[in-house]
Amino acid sequence: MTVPTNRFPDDFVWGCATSAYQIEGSPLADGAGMNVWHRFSHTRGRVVNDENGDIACDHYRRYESDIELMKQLGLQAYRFSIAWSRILPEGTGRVNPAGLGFYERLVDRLLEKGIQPTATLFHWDLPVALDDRGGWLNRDIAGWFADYAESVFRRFDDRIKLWATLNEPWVVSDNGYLHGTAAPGHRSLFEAPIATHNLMRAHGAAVQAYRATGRHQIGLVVNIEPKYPASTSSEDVAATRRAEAQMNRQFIEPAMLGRYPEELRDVFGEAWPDWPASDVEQIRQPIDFIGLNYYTRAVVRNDPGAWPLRAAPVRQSQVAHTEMGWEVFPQGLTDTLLWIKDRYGAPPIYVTENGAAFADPATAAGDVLDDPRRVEYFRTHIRAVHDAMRAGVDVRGYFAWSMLDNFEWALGYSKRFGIIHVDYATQKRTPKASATFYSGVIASNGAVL
Ligand code: NCW
Ligand code: CA
Repeated sequence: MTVPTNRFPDDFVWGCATSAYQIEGSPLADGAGMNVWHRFSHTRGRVVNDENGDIACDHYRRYESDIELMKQLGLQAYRFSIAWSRILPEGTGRVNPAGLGFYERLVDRLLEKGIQPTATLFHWDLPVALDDRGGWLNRDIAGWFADYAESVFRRFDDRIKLWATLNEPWVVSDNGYLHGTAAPGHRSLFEAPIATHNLMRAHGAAVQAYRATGRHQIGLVVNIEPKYPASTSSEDVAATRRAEAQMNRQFIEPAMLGRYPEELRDVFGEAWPDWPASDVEQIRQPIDFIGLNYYTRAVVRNDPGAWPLRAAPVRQSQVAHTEMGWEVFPQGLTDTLLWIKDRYGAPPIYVTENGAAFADPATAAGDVLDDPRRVEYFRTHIRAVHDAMRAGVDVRGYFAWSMLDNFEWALGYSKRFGIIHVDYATQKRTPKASATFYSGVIASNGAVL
């Protein structure tokens, strides 16, 4: 494949990404069951300002006008997630037709507008009925997830041609079960490895179900944050390896190579079990693509006090950071794409998320909000994708995170990732300059970068 010097291949796919709990609102509407982020955010002290997704962007009710906005931007694809608890209110068993109905209307409207729907089956909103049965700690969840996946595949595979099983399983295991900063809010060295393993078993089981019932493409979405040692000391280099194994290889490695990184034993100690070989075999199912979520890098030093990694990030001075405190480092995206190619057998890759939270100015110039730092972030990162493609990486598409400002999990509404501003008091949408910029990128296939 030759990639033109000044633009992207004609069949490259440009889109935006969102997730169900972060934008939909109406989490209990039309017979939906409760999900763990609803319960977590309604527990005092868990989310900044005790905010929650009860309304969010009200996309559940405004999806038609939101799709109209997507159309105006010229989006070719839209990556959303399906809320498990809308489809199966108890997590297993009874299917809720009204839940399927919402995604059916969404998908059909996208197709009518010429926008390719791509769906993620799990973006962190586990049904509470399943959490009450142990959630990701219960071995049975692999089968529960595969059954849920199968009912969705059967209904939508004729119209959805690109599927993802899990979004960022690292966040679920690490924030949800190790550190307790995400739902379900557990803090346990022993639980996190079990959650990891069952997430990956569920991924494998869903891919198997897809091969039996689906006819298109399915993959896994991972967040990768390349790790660079703060010094050449052996301590810093070893700490970097631990951090890199724990965040970047804990999930992709079993999926692609059928083994967990050895460093996880060093990170988790006796809490990291020897998993049955048959489990790991089941996790390694051939997949059609890797979805990469890339935001930043980390420079890492040894830190004996940092539990449990014994590694800590070193903040870089004199360089730009986003509102998340994340360093702006586009080279890391090129490096990561090349790393996936070299380490995991050159799979097709979609950049399933990339973007930046910045505080927007209070006033609008005209009817577009000026967000020059976000424009610059997209410009440099999309160039970084192009650089990797010129170096031979098979990147098939790029999804900006996010279409709309939305509920940023434990950080509530305080962080704005959207290329479209949302006024939460009125639900008014206002495009930012980054939306106009991204439209131009799409229309010119990258020639305006
Ligand atoms: S990892 C992460 N993000 C953002 C989120 O909006 C999206 O759903 C994810 O796929 C953007 O991309 C990913 N956010 C995690 C932030 C963790 C904040 C922890 C706060 C602790 C108090
Ligand atoms: Ca295209």
